[in-house]
Amino acid sequence: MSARIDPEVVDALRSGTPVVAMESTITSSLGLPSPANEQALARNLAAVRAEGAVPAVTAILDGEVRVGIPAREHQRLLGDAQKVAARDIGPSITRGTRFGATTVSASLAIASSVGISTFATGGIGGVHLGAAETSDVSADLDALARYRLVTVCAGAKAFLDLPRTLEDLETRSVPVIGFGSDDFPMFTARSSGLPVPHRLDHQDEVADAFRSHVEFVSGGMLVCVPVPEGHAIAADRMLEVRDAALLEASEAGVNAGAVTPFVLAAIAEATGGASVRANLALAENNARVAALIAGALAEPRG
Ligand code: PSU
Ligand code: MN
Repeated sequence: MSARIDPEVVDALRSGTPVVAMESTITSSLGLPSPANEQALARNLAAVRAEGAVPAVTAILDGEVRVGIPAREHQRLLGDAQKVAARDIGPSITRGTRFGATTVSASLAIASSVGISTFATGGIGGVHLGAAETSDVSADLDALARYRLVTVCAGAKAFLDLPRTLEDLETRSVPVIGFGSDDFPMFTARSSGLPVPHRLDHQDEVADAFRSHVEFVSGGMLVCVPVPEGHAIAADRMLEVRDAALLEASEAGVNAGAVTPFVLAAIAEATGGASVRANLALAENNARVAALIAGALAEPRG
């Protein structure tokens, strides 16, 4: 059974109108707290449309893979969800999952299956701290290497092992681009202090580099955009808050899948909501940049 594509997205794909795929974890019960999740959905969709592109949120609804969710069903995207990574797509269809919120890996797999080339998210998953013992490496990295899309993000989740995440992307031959930046951003902080291998400053350059990448290598490309200036949290402050949250989580005996929501909530509290506002701003900005790149990819090669 193939994906059910919203008619607006079908038309856009047929006519060569730029399309931007988006994940559904960020707005679900697994992502931002209410009402920030609803605001994020509205702002991300509007940012894509403002640049003349069509948004295509991916999700599993009632066991059906969906690409592009019409407004009448938006409320469902804010509700209780099961996390669906790439490995979960097949079983979720079979089991008729009511709302499967797609992570980056599942969204890339689904978007690729319908021929979308550009994807926007907040932060990607990566190599977790302590991965040497736990082998906890996000399937997002595998999906980035496997599927032929440009992914636009503000770096990786705040509490990952960023040097090892970059090493892993290098091993998988995923180009990591700093968009107008020499540094790998750190989600709600503008820089992690780690350099990116390549900086590009314009969407036309990104489109050009991506075309060459797929011609000679294959797979996807990661474009990293620092959170907009006015919404950034200083990197040292971010690390301090993150470490306190991780300690709190381990002292409370929180583990596995519960760590992310616990830590994100603790960071939001410690920053007086600034981390949530930064999250909204970076997701919206990534959606905008992704729409610009999708537009550049829709133009004939110059
Ligand atoms: N960034 C965040 N919070 C999240 C995610 C990203 O700040 O919850 C989600 C994204 O959907 C990403 C997923 O694809 O987490 C990665 O999860 P894991 O590390 O289990 O692969
Ligand atoms: Mn994991």
